[in-house]
Amino acid sequence: MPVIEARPSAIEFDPGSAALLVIDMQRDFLEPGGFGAALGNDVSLLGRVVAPCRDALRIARAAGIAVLHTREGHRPDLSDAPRAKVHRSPPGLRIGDPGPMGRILIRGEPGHEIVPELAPEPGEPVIDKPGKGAFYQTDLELMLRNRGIETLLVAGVTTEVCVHTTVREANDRGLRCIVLADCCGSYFPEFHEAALAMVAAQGGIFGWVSDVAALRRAMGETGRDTA
Ligand code: TIU
Repeated sequence: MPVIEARPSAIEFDPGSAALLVIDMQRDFLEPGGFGAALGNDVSLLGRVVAPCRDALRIARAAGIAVLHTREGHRPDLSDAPRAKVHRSPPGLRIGDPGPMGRILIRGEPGHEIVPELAPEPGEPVIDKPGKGAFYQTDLELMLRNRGIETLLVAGVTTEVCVHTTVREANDRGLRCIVLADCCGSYFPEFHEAALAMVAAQGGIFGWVSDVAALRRAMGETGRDTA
């Protein structure tokens, strides 16, 4: 079985019972005028994550590792959007308000789509979630159990918000989480680092931290990706 170098220790995993979970790589978080920007963030910080995520997707697909994607967003009538969440942005920049990529964080709008470089391939499930955690009010757990998934390779944004919440949820459900550090990003570099440190601390209290180069080596590939 492949072994991937990671913190706090290398870990063995079976590609047949592993899945790459790509979290919320949506235009709403990565491009100007979306939800991330509406919250006051510098969205340009997240662009560097796209190329490593593309590498991870290519490696996983080639290795037969299942791939799943998530998107954070709400129904057009906002019936699944907590008022407390909607009211946290200033009027005019709230969930459901019109923006350059359509209504902010609303399913079906251009801003809600995954960035084209990381577009899901046919057969790869896309889980629409109303919250930060990918297990909350979704059928992700059922899908993973039906596929016999035991290990999650985790990528996406943002490290300390949706990635961390999802890793915590997954860890409590008995899944082994390997967070790919360079495939995750934050509007706050210091939070990114702290969030990764929290995962691997205490002997791996929430999981393991690795990167896309280690994944490539674990899958027996050599050389560098050019994506
Ligand atoms: N604001 C922020 O850092 N993140 C989110 O609102 N959602 C995700 O992390 N996907």
